Amino acid sequence: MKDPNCLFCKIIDGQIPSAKVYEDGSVFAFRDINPQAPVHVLVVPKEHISCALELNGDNSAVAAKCFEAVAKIARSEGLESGFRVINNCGEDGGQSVMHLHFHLIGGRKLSEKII
Ligand code: DGP
Repeated sequence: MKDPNCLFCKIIDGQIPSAKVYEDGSVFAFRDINPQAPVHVLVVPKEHISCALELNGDNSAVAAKCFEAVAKIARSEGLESGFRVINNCGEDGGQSVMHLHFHLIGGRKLSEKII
């Protein structure tokens, strides 16, 4: 299900261009417009789920699909030595785009600190 007002739904639909790195039936992944590391990919379910708070037993399979995609993309981007996956949820979590997404970050030695 798409939200016509959602930026990431528009990217998935191709209405807004992006640097796509992966796509399957459930997942779309593209390079972050403001990368924080040499590799910074946003892994997004095609279904519009606003944030991690909205995951439940009816829709959580898409989260598993996202993590299957993370593993594929990490290998294709040469991140076998390690990477970080981040999900920001809600205002206090720093989420700016209200469509569930996972930041796949790597390509350099990351700080041990998360925040
Ligand atoms: P978050 O703050 O967790 O909601 O992350 C949203 C990310 O989306 C942020 O790192 C920047 C990225 N972003 C925002 N607008 C666009 C866009 O139009 N294209 C791309 N590729 N990334 C975007």
